[in-house]
Amino acid sequence: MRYLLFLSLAFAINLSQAQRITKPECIFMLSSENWKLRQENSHEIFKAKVPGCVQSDLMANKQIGNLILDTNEQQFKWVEDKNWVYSCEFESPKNWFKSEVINLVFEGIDTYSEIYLNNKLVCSTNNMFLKYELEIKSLLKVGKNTLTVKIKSPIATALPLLKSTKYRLPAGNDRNEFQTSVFTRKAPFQYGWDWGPRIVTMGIWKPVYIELKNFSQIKDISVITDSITSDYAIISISPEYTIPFKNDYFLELKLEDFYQQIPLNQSKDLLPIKVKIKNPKLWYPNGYGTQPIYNLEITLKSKSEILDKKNINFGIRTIKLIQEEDSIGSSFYFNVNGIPIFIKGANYIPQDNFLSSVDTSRYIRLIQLAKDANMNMLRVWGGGIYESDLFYNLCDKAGILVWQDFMFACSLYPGDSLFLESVKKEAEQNVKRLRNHPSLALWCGNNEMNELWYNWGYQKAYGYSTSDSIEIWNNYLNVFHEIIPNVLKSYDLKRPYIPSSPLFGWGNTKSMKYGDSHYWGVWWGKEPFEMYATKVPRFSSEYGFQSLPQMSTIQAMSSNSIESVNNFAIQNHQKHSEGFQIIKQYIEREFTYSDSLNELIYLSQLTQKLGIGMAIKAHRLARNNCMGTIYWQLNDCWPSISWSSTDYYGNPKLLWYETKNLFTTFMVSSAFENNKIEIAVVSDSIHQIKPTLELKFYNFDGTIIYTTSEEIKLLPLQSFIKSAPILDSILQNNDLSKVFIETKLVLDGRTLSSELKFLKPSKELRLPEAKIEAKAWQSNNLIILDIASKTLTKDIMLEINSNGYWSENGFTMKAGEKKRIVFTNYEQMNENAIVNIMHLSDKGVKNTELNVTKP
Ligand code: BMA
Repeated sequence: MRYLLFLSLAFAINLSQAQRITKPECIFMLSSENWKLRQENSHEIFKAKVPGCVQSDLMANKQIGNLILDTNEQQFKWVEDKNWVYSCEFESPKNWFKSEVINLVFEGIDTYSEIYLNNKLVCSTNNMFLKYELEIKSLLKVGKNTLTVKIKSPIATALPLLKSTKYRLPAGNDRNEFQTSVFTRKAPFQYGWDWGPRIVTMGIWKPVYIELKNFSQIKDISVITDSITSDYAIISISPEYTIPFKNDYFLELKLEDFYQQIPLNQSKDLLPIKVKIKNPKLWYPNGYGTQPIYNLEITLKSKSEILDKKNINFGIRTIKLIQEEDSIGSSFYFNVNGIPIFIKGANYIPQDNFLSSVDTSRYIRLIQLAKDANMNMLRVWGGGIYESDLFYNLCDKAGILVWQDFMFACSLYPGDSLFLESVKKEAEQNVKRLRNHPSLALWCGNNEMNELWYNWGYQKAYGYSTSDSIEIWNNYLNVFHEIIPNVLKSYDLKRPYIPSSPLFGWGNTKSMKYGDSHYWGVWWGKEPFEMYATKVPRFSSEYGFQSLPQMSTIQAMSSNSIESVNNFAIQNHQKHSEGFQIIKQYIEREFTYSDSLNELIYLSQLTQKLGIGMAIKAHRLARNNCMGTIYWQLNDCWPSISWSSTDYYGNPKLLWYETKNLFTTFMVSSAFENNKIEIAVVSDSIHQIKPTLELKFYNFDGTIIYTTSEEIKLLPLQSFIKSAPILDSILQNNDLSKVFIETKLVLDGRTLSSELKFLKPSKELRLPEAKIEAKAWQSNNLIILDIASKTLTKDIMLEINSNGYWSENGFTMKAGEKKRIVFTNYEQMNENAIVNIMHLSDKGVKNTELNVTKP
């Protein structure tokens, strides 16, 4: 239905008869028609949903079990090996035929299909990332029409390609005997990943509709900010259109108070039209300013007759990726409107294995979570999909820059002409679709393919001959150094492009000096979290640590109750072969390990928060040398044990609450090393401020051993370290397992940033027996929780058997402190809502269950 919003116009005329259709609508959705599905060569017919996929239709028709439960993904894997047939009937009224052009539009087909209209083949498809616009006027009948889409097994279709390739192409995440994924232009993660199931979907995954059009059309428009001065901005508008060879056509441009008519004489593209906008309202990333959106309206006319009309939203801003040689190696940072931006964000993966099931509210919720965590960038990672228009619109509004990978990840791909032709079309279509979004910051060719080639040992392991190696690498160069850059040269020249992320693999010392880096020494390399402080790259585009999601999400993994981590269903939702052991190893370094499921959720989330927090602090402190921190990964595609900071149902883990604190414009943090305290202060503001830096040294019983405060000068875009020498003697005279330090940055009575620092690992602290009092009650879709702590209570985690988020979570309370915390529910409140309060106490993890009082 959302397409109906775009209509407005299009009075179709028949060129020969010059007869006009009076009905202004030109798009007729076929998604709502009665679609049917059957397996090829079977007569059993099921009701189907379009957009959707075979697997979700079979689930809805109870032909297969719910694929996100237990090990069902394995049991029902056979679906991917079969061919399937979708069909629907629709009526086409007589007046449609007065239109000059009638298109059948598939916004996305997953993936290999044959499309038949009234039993005539219209088109074969082979790329999930392409939109297909099919001219069908000659095949369409007045009255009843039958549309049939035969979807072929992606595995069986690609198998001959694999078999005829003389060498094996690596696809380490493809969980199948024959790794066909690289031969098919389809979302790589569906074949299995180290955080997701193998569900190789098939179907019509995006809207399908009939579109009535005039021959004369505005095909596309690009709007670019050329330059900005203090008084005006120059905007370059390039329309692409088709008209017959006549002289009386013109374009009408409206943008704020700018209006222009431009005569067109040929069916050729115009040179860019330059528009000067006085006192432009500039678009800034989140945290640096507002996000004003301008609207450009272009109308194609002949005399006074409107033939086509398009509206484009855009923002005025310049963006550059600065990669310049310097004393360390070479820089990697984004400059927006002349400001060097420190990037704070996360890697984004598709929100669901059933892509069409992600509705508007889930998109809104997730982008809001990113904004609320003070992020200014998401990386749309190359193993997923080019996201929906809605995703980028929301990022435009929220000021979330988008680092956009092309969809190639952790594999090597073929280089035959059909494949390359398909890749080229995919790049052209998606570049043109996305280029007007002010949020779009960077195009990146692929994820970790360059690193794979040089560091992952495949050349030897797969026994490539010299000529194989040359051929494979040439295929790589062809796509990422020729085809994609050439597409960008034609359609999006101004936006930065890098061929691969990262520039160097983390085993190479150059990865800390040049370009962007995926530092996986922590987790994959099992190095301690402390390494984050020394391994600070120029721009950290990936690093991460796993944790378990909340209990209700874990229970959603199985049809039976999950009591322990040894349960087969939870084991199947941990896709990293050593995942649980690695989590355990890191927990043990800081806490006392427990394998009670409840405690493991808590301890793993605390450990993840601790580790990633240490990385963020180190990256921000190194501002100017390091200019970005994007952790792995923002979200999940199913209930999972993964590196995510928010789970499949949108529930933030403790890491999300931590990033919310650490991604603020100003940050204060203290470090304790070699018996010395150092305080780091960071500003991402373009303004100078003079805040007060407060420091308090506490005993666990609440007494303040030492306190100091001073006004400091914080220059714009600055980070520095202050040592606190006076503390040295105090440190020597106190039991470090019973004290902590509080640092605060305060401006005009407002706390800009604060931190509590303990001087020993949690397991070595001599915590008091915690005494907290809490009560919780429901008010509409909120839960209000009042909590008071008589003693120091360290690392409180609030968990609830509902989906939503807390105003605060993962905090420590000082003796005598009181708080009111609010939980916002995404949906209906659970009838029997119970709040689980977990924290550390003298004897380890303590757990209190609290009933929520009904209104
Ligand atoms: C990164 C990603 C993913 C992967 C993650 C965790 O390198 O690019 O391929 O899921 O590591 O292993």
